[in-house]
Amino acid sequence: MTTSEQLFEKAKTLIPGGVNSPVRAFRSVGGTPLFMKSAKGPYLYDEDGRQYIELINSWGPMILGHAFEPVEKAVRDAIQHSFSFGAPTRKEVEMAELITTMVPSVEKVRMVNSGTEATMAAIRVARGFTNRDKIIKFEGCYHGHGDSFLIAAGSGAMTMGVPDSPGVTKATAADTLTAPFNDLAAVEALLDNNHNQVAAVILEPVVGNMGCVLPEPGFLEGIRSLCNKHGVVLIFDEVMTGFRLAKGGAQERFGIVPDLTTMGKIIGGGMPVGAYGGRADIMNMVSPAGPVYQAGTLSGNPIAMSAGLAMLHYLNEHPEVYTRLEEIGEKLTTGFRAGLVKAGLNYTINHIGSMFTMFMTERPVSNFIDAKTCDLPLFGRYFHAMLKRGVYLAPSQFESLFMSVALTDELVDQVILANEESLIEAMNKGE
Ligand code: KE4
Repeated sequence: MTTSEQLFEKAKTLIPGGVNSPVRAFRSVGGTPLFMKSAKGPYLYDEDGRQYIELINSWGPMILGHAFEPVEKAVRDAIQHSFSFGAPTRKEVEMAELITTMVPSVEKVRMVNSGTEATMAAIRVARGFTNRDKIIKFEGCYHGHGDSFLIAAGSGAMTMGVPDSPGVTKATAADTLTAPFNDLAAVEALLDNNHNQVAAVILEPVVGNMGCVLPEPGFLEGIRSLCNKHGVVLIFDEVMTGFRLAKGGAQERFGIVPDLTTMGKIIGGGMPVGAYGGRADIMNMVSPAGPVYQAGTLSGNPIAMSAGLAMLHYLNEHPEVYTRLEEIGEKLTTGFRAGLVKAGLNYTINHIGSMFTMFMTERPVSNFIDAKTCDLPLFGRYFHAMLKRGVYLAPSQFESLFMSVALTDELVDQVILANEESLIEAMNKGE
């Protein structure tokens, strides 16, 4: 048995499914999850000493590569002064100033400890601000594990949500309406059928969580104007896209101004950090400035702030990072498209900046129904063929890949070659 296999057997006796977050368990691709021991730059190293080229980067945060020295140094310097005070600190003011500078729609911001906390708080504030109960989300978009988001698309004209997980009450689900991504008419119908009842529309402006799915031309603009028309708070969940698709996130790239933005991942530099913020008139509803309660023992703690500040300062001061990320994304997806041609496949690749997904379907993918036409057994064989060639992908078809600037041109070429070989191997094994 490999060390990962041994650790996984023991982990399963102690931790539900042997992991602390479900996607890590390799359930959708099969096999034993790799237990990672260390990482540096573009590489991960597992407990058996094997090296992998990273295309997940902790699901987004490690945009500068693993163990990036300025971030590491900031944490080393910070830990000498204790880890947490539970009192306000200078670094939280610096972080708030930096975020509001980099993302101008964010006039005020509250730090929390995860993306889930950020989205849960954002819809609570929107409900408090509008005095309305319902929210609209999109099928295939993931906003963390808060009850209001674990909702499948219900049936019927109202498209009432139904719980997607035991433990989520029907009452909670009834306040979540769902629509297909990229379907403006469906959103308009929901707003008309629930007049003055919808507090917020929340979406990933570029979806990562059904695989990478881009907004069709006019979709984001349409959502913005519908929210204006109906007095609905528009929440951009930029936990993935924030500070990745541009310094100011997807909202900068697409030129759309949301009312609230949720953030995470990159703003913690790999430490547990989330944040939500936006219009001051809405954020002033948040306790203790206003009546909407939200709190957190370790929110804004000095170690996480040190890591996040070092990463955000670097991104803010080095625009060449974004130029390089665009280059890497372009090179990789061009190579992957060539690989599909060589394998005689006409599968769909959705790509923007340093995010992309190769969907094992010939259908264009612009919503969750399209994404679900993928050949999942084929993806599983492909995933393991890539792993065998030392390339670590997201262990699910329904996830975006994330590049870091640590990926050199030589490594890009290596990944492209691995992709060509893995596609052919996966196809042959399926015959
Ligand atoms: P966390 O609570 O996991 O920090 O953030 C939740 C969240 C919110 N919004 C978006 C757009 C997200 O992508 C996420 C978390 N992303 C997943 C990746 N699909 C994290 C990986 C995991 O669940 O282990």
